[in-house]
Amino acid sequence: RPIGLLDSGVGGLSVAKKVIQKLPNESTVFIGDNAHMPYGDRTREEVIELTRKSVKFLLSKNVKLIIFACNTATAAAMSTIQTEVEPQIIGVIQSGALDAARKTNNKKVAVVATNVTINSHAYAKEIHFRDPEIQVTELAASKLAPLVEARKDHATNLKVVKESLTPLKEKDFDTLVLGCTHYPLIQREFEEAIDNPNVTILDPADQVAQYTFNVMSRDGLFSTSDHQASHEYYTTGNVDNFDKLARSFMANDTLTSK
Ligand code: DGN
Repeated sequence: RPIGLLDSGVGGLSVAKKVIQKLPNESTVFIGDNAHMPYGDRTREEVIELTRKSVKFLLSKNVKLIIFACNTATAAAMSTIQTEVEPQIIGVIQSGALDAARKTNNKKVAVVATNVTINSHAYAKEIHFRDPEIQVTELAASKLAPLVEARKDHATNLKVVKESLTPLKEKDFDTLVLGCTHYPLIQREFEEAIDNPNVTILDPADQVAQYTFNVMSRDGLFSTSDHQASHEYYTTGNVDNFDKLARSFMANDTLTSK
């Protein structure tokens, strides 16, 4: 049985990539809800309803575990939907927060994410759960996920990232959490915009992959060693568009978008 992953669009591929690297023997099914992207400016109820549909689709693929490869869905819908389905759901925020709390030396963390994620304060809560003394600066950036989906050139991406991060200019954080799974796909632009070797730019996906490994080990969910791993990608939106984006991000010849 495969691992299921969902996102509002292509962003979750940044998580899929690291999960596949960590668990090369496992098959995956990915669903991007591009027809309803972006989730970041929707109401909580809308995000729950849309996420529920993607979960239903993944269940029809007989997945053994579901990863919400979307911070917005994790913040708005994970606790509700986990009570409705049997497979365990793994979100991205708990892992990102844990990693940030471990990595910061000056106990100052900045989080950039969508409106829904920032307004839920899920990162601040999870980081304070690990260490109440950490100062968390939260910044909503609604332009950045659609920017990734629009596949612009480097100069345009850099300009928009710089503008979006302006409110962080005078803050002295040493760890910046990429709190939307679209952002690691333009991590280079984040690095250039921050332009500070003392700041760690943190992609929660590394810790998500590790946590997924741990859960599967605990619950005996690994596939047998003779299993041939395969990876399927689905979108509710335009297949050609998704395919182009996915191919450039995954650099994976075995990709089949449906
Ligand atoms: N990739 C999603 C996230 O991590 O929050 C949401 C992007 C969006 O729909 N705006």
